[in-house]
This record gives sequence, C-alpha cells and structure tokens, in this order.
Amino acid sequence: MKKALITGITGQDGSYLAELLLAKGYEVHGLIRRASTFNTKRIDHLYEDPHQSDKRLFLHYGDLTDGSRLVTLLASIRPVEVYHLAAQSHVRVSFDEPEYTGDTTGMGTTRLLEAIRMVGLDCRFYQASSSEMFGATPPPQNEDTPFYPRSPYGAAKVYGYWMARNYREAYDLFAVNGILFNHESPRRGETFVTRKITRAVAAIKLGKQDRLYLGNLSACRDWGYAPEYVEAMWRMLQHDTPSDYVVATGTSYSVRDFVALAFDHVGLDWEKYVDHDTRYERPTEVDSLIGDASKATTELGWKAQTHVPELVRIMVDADLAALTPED
Ligand code: NAP
Ligand code: F7E
Repeated sequence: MKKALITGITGQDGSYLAELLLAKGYEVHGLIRRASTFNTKRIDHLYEDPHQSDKRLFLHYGDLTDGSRLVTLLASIRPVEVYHLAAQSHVRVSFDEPEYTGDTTGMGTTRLLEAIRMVGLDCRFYQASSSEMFGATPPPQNEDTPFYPRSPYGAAKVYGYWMARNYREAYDLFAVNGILFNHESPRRGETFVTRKITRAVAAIKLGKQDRLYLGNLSACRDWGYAPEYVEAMWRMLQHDTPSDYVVATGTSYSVRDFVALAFDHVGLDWEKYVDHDTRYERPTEVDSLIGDASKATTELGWKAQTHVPELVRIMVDADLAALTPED
C-alpha cells in the first residue's frame, strides 16, 4: 500500500486530496496543527476509529515552523509521496503578517525539503505553487512566464518554488511545482472572495443578512473547481519525470462578474445589496490572471471541466443548503 503525507490536510485542497488518495487505496497521513478548538471540520467525514484494524487515515500534530518535528514525522511515517499544501494562504492577511507568512509559506517549504534530505527519504514531493507568483505579469501566464509577485504571500511562494526546483536539481529529488490558479468549492475558506460572496448571497436570500461589503470588484481571476485540481496534483507525482505545471481553466472573470452571477442565481439584483469597503483592498493588487494549462493537458491528460457559471451554482446551492434547516 502506498503511503502519502499531506501537509495542510485540514484545508480545502488537503481534504479533497485525502479523499482522492483514500479512494485510490493509499494509506494517508496528515499533518495537523494543535488548536484550542477543533480544526478538522473538512475531514471529519473521513475520520476512522483509531482502534479499527483497516484504518488508512492517520493524523499527526506538527507545524511548519517546527523543523525537528518534520524530521521525526518523516522518519517514522516514511511516505513515498509528500504533498506540501500547508501555508498561510491568504493574500490580504500576508500584508498584515509578512514575517509569519515568510516563515510558514516560504521557510516551511525549506524545512520540509531539508527534513526529507536529512532523513534520506526516497519520495516524490509536490509543492503547492501559485498563480500569485505571476502577480503583475500580464496574462496569459504559463510555465515560462516571469514571476512578479505583488504580496508577501506571492514572494514567499516564489521562494518555495525555487527551493523545490533547487532540491530537484541539486539532490535529484523528484520535486514538482503545481502552479495552480484560483480554485474554489463549497469547502473554500469563508474569507476568500468567492465563498464570502456565495455565503452572503445565500444568507441574503434567506433573510439572514442585509448587505455584502467587498473591496476591488475589477480584479480578474481564472477560477476553477478544487476537486479537479487535486487530481492534477496526483497526476504530477505519477508522471515519469518531475516538472512544473500550470493548472487553470484558461478563462477569466472579474469579481464583479462572479458577484452578478451569484445574485442572479437566486433571482436578486446584486447592485441593491453590495457596498464597497476599503479594508478589503490590498496595498498592491494582482489585476488579471488567465492560465494556459496546455502543458498539463499534453503531458498529464488534465483539463478543467467546471467553469465559473457552474462553479457559482455549485457554491451558492451548497451555502443555501447549509443555511436551510432540515425538516
Ligand atoms: P487553506 O484552505 O488555507 O489550507 C491551508 C492549510 O495549511 C490548512 O490545513 C492549515 O491548517 C495549514 N497550515 C497553515 N499554517 C500552518 C502551519 N504553520 N503549520 C502546519 N499547517 C499549517 O489552503 P488551500 O486553498 O487548501 O490551498 C492549499 C495550498 O495551495 C496552500 O499552500 C495555498 O497557498 C496553495 N494554493 C492555493 C490556491 C487556491 O486557489 N486554493 C491556488 C494556488 C496555490 P489549519 O486548518 O489549522 O488552519
Ligand atoms: O481574492 C478581490 C481581491 O482572497 C480574489 C488564494 O487561494 O488564490 C487566492 O488568492 C480577488 C482579489 O484570492 C474582496 O482583491 C474584492 O483581487 O479570493 P481572494 P486571491 O488573493 O486571488 C491564489 C491563487 C492563492 O494562491 C491564494 O492562496 O478578489 N476582492 N473584495 C476580495 N478578496 C477578498 N478575500 N475579500 C473581499 O472582500
């Protein structure tokens, strides 16, 4: 049975990836942070009784800031695939906490790579790189597009990208960078713009909320559907040779478009409910992202299936269902 370690297993992508790997017959190990409240909501449905003999999901306490813990974990688990998804992943927050973001999102990658090297582990390594690395470079963006990050988060991800490449070139580690464009789902964190919008639309429709406050409505993003994106991660680690891949839909919508589609889905006019609040703006913005995923299509056979209009319907319907009391 193949063993995989997922850092960030409690996050949006980690939860979908855990489902995928368990369905493929893997033994899955996840790194979780100790918190004073439960933080495993997204994977609770995968939880198995620890006394069950055929249990295949194991959770371990640890933190990206604790390098020695990463060493002991890797030495005891000895996974053949490591999916490094953990990060302080919120761009706006990274302007408030640039040092912490650098320590976890940037240095966390180095700590994990170095732990692999110290343990002498023979494994394949996935680095969760991001379209935020392209930042100000105009679209379309592919694997050859120069990086121009526009936030502490984007800068930390550029560092992580180059560390993964360096361990590939210096130590022959099978390390890949998945350069993923925005991907969303009903499990998306509530403060990212898509989920903030779909939750608000559901609450407004059901009479539980009056207004929605947003920042810049003109930014354009290439939004895809998260369950499809974790499939691309897995395919990268099954390929013959390690390489870096853009994963995206190739289409782009503005935040305003997303808002209009979401309100329209429940029969409301968005302009009656949305207000502007400067606190949600960023000191430097990424104006436009459109990914060219041709390499992933050619080499991995991966292509996005779900586009924004359907994604909006999936997310609004899920938030409506979550807010509607059961009979
Ligand atoms: P997410 O929902 O924010 O999840 C982040 C995960 O990292 C959570 O499990 C979180 O644990 C964990 N984490 C944060 N700081 C940690 C630390 N110091 N030590 C250990 N674990 C820590 O992110 P996501 O959307 O699933 O994204 C997964 C990865 O892909 C991230 O690296 C993100 O930057 C990157 N990425 C995301 C997108 C996207 O559109 N979603 C696009 C490109 C790249 P808690 O649950 O305890 O907070
Ligand atoms: O913002 C604008 C905001 O926070 C999208 C992360 O997963 O994807 C994500 O980063 C856009 C920006 O995602 C609000 O200014 C307007 O232009 O949903 P977001 P992001 O910054 O694109 C990349 C690929 C990652 O790697 C990251 O980890 O929406 N916007 N008004 C707003 N954004 C938020 N959050 N809240 C607002 O009220």
